[in-house]
Amino acid sequence: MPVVNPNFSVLSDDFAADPYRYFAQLREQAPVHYEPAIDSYFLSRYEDAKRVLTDHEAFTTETLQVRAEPVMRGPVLAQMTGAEHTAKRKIVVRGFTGQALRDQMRAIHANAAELMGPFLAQGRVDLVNDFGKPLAVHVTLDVLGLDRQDWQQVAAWHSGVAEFITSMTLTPERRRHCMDCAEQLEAYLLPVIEQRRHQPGDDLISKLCTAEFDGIAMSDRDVTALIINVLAASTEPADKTLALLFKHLIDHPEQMAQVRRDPDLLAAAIAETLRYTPPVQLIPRQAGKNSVFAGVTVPAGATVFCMIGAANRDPEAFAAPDAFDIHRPDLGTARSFTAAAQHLAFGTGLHQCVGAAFARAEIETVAAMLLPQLDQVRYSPGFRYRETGLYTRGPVSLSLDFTPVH
Ligand code: 2IO
Repeated sequence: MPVVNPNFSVLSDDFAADPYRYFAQLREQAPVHYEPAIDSYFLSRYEDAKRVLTDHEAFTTETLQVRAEPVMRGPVLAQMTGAEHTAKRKIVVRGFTGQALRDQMRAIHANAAELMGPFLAQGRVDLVNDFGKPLAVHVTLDVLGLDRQDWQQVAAWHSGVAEFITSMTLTPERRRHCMDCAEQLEAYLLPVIEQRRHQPGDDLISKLCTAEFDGIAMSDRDVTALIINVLAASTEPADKTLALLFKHLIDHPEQMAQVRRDPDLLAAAIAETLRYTPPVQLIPRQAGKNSVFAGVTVPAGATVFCMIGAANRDPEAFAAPDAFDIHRPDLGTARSFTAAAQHLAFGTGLHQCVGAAFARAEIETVAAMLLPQLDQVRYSPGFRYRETGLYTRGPVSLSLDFTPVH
């Protein structure tokens, strides 16, 4: 019994190989799991995770000062509070809705078609490495108004930034590498910011450069941090969500057939993918005061991780939680990409993901394009499925065979 074992650790190789097999035991026997090596508490029950994310008085986002700010080169949205948070959040939301969103969807479709093109005649594609990862970066660059030619460079910098945010432990060497990536990314962005201040376009960077907060424009530092914030948040989970959606549909052929017949079911399939296997598995907070969960006191000042994967499979919140079912009545599909979402894949509360509607539109657009192209889609012979990541988690690769298109 791994969890009863006092040596159980969420930092162990066993847990990393398949965290899902530990979630029930954690929720039942160690709902407040303390990890001494990183002096942090891990909450696995839905009710507790929801409480932490919605009780903004008792739990702050201050921990992002050490986890994100160094590589973001300034404060991210989730760190902000009060009027500043409301105003800056609104600026970012505006960059992702209405006409901006409609333009982005056209660009997403074009990017996806271009990237998949070469693979159609071959009848084989690695949906993560050949398609999803480059697509996620291309799309983000389009949204920001950055040059698509630079995508490999930006992808490499992004990896360093993401590694910093999502690592539980970093060696001094890795830390240096991540900081180098962040500093180079910042140096790449500064002249762009300068240019957009003088000649703004329709892109998100221009909107950040020209928007005013309290009658004054944001500083270069504030704009840089919001750009890197959007870059990380729109890139890191995208390829994972797309690959997980296809994996679950391949593993459930009857649901795949239903989605193929009725693409309106895609929204439910995406929402259920996010509940079943959230690409962001952990959301950190800092306790502002002593708080009791399931009889255990989490002391003021402590770092708390909400375990989103475990919470989304809590039988107290979802019936038959370990079943992938796009028709589940407790999913609330229509609300799944809004503040009223049942699942916690986008977090919840004041800091709930600003990009949720964008994420849905992106994955839906791409999946609706791919499903008819990938006829008879199945795992390639000999393919071995493997996931990686503790903080963000997704397939290492997803090699698929399908009927070649000539
Ligand atoms: C960027 C894990 C990439 C966010 C983060 C420091 C803040 C925030 C998230 C997501 C995805 C990241 N946290 N997006 O979990 O902006």
